[in-house]
Amino acid sequence: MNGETTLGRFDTQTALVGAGTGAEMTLVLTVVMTVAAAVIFVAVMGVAWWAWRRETNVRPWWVWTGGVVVPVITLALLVVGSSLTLAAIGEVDEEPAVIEVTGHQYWWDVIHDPRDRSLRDANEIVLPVDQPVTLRLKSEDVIHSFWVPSISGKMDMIPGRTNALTVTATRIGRFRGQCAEFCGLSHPLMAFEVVVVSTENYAAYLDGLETEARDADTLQRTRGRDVFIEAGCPACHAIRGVAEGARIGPDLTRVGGRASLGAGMWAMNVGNLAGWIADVQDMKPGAQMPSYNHLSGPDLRAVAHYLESLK
Ligand code: HEC
Ligand SMILES: [Cu+2]
Repeated sequence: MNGETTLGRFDTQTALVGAGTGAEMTLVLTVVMTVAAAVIFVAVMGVAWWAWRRETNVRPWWVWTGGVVVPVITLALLVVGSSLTLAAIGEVDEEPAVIEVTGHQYWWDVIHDPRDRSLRDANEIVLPVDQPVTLRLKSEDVIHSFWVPSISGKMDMIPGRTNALTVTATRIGRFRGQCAEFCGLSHPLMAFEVVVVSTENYAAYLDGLETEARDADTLQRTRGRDVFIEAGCPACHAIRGVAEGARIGPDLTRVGGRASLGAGMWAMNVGNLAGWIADVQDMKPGAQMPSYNHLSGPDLRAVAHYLESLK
C-alpha cells in the first residue's frame, strides 16, 4: 500500500525509533538499564581506585555492602522493572482486531480478520494507528520469527501452533520487519513491510481487500493476464476475479501496489518483476517458485506490466 510515507524505507528497521507501545517500553527499559550499568561501572571503578590508593586494608564493611547488599538491591530493582515492563507490553483496554500472519519459506501470508479468510494480502501488513491488534502467528513449514523492531519484540512462528502478539502502532509510517530465525537458504531475504495508516485509510484498505483485481485495460495487460494463466501461475498464485484458490505463493491481487517485491527485498517495478519471473532462483535462491526463463521477451514484458498494474 502506497502513500502516507513519513519515514524512508530501508532506514526504518531499527529498535531505536519507537513506533509501537511494545518497542517504546522496551526502549525505555534499555535506556534505564544502560544508564544504570554505566553509573555502577563508574562507581565500582572509583571505589577500586580508592582502595588501591590506600595504605591500609579496607574494612570488611565495604566488601559486604559494595559486594553483596548493593548488587542484590540493584539487581532486584532491575528484575522488578523488566518484569513489570514485560507484563505491561500487550496489555490493552479495547478488544484488539485480529490479523493472521503465516510464515512460509520465504514470504508472509496475511489475513485481515481471520473469520473472513478472503481478506488476504501478502508480504505487507497494514495496521491502523493507535489501535491494538493481535497478530496470530503461524508457520506452514519451518520455524520463523516475526520481528518488527520499531513496533514490538520478536515472536516465534512455530508449525502446528499459534502464537499471539498484541501490538499497538503509535506512528503513521512504514516500518521494516525481518524473519529473525534461520529458516533456510533465503532466510536473510525474508523481510516485509508494516504500513501504519490512519483509521480512515485502514477502513479503505479493508474495503479494497474485498474487491476483485483491477481489469486488464490495455492490449499488453490483457496479453499479460493470458500469459499468467497459460504459463500455469494460478497453480500457486491467486488473483481475485482472475484465478482464485491457490495458496502456495503470495496473493497477487494487489501485487503492484506493494512498495517492494519478493518479501521486502526489491523495489516494485516492471523491470524487477520481469527479472523475478524469468530468474527468481537468481534473485532469491531456494524460493519455492520455478524460474520461467522459457517465456518469450514480449510475453515476459506483458505479464510484468500486467502484474505491475494490479494495485
Ligand atoms: C510452484 C508454485 C509457483 C508457481 C507455479 C509460480 N509461483 Fe510465483 N511465487 C511462488 C512463491 C512460493 C513465491 C514467494 C517466493 C519468496 O518470496 O520466497 C512467489 C512469488 C512471486 C512473486 C512475488 C510476489 C511478492 O509479493 O513479492 C511474483 C510477482 C510471482 N511469484 C509471479 C509469478 C508468475 C507470473 C508466475 C507464472 C509465470 C508464477 N509466479 C508461478 C510460487 C509459485
Ligand atoms: Cu523465515
